[in-house]
Amino acid sequence: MEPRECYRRMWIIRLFEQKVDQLFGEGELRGTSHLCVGQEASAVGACAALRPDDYATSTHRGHGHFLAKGGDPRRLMAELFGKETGYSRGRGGSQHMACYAIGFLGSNGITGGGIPIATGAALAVQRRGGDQVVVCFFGDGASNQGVFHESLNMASLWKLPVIYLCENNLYAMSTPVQKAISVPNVADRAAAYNIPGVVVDGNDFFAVCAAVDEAAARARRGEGPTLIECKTYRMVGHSKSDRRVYRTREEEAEWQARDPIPRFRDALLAAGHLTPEEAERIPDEAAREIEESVEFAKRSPVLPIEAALEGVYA
Ligand SMILES: Cc1ncc(C[n+]2csc(CCOP(=O)(O)OP(=O)(O)O)c2C)c(N)n1
Ligand SMILES: [Mg+2]
Repeated sequence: MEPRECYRRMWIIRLFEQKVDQLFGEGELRGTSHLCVGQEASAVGACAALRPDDYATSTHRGHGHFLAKGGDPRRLMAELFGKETGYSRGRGGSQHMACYAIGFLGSNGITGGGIPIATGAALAVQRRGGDQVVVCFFGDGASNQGVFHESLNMASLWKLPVIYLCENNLYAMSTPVQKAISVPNVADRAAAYNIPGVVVDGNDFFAVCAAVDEAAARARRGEGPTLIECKTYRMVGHSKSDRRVYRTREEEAEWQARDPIPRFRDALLAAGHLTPEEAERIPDEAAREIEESVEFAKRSPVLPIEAALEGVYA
């Protein structure tokens, strides 16, 4: 993906999430949502290293992964509004949306739920003789689920083309990683499955992209999975109701200074991939696109009540 487009997608994600937060505050959206503000570099950095026909699985914090993979913010917003024009026809909402046309195999409300799905998708690719890869996004908390360990074992044995990408944002809800994980790095767990384990600065677009690029090449060569750990931080609460009493404002300020978007912008400016004018214009255009997505969602017809169970299988 071209650097300017990556910068644009990072802004689309940031502004989408901030708009969702505002809409909840105004009572326009109901339920809950998990925002990925601060984690844009891992989503876009990973997808930038993929081909359009590669796959991704996601989590409860999935808007960024979806938009990074090429999802349309208008149809994502419509999904959150419960409209038929949404990606899951308004029935799935934030945590149950998928779009096979862009290789997005679903956000997932079950912690770790995407991990066996990604592993199965990689098995399907292998059985079909294809050369796509599957990127599996999950959190540090999810790496404590049994299915994580079962999946890595199987993927290693069968050399499946899957990239396990852990977004370690230091907390699983209010639980800090050092109270929940027995090794210093999630990536250290790769050793138990005889696969490469790589730690990268998850707020550095280039570091993430390079690691995924290498893992994808390895997977396409038939050499199997890689576990990549992106050290990052969610700059906002876990979900709507979180008052963030388990962490300090000082810690938040430290991570604010490592905000992935200005870092990426400065690197692009320094390398001449972006002009100062573009650096300003792109976020303005992204903000307009997000406003349009809200208008699109609001304007889309409300589902008739008789249709509410159509396409719902559980
Ligand atoms: C099987 C299961 N157990 C518990 C929950 C409740 N829950 C929702 S998010 C979450 C924490 C997930 O932490 P992590 O994997 O680090 O992702 P993050 O929220 O930090 O992005 C938990 C425990 C759940 N959704 N599913
Ligand atoms: Mg976490």
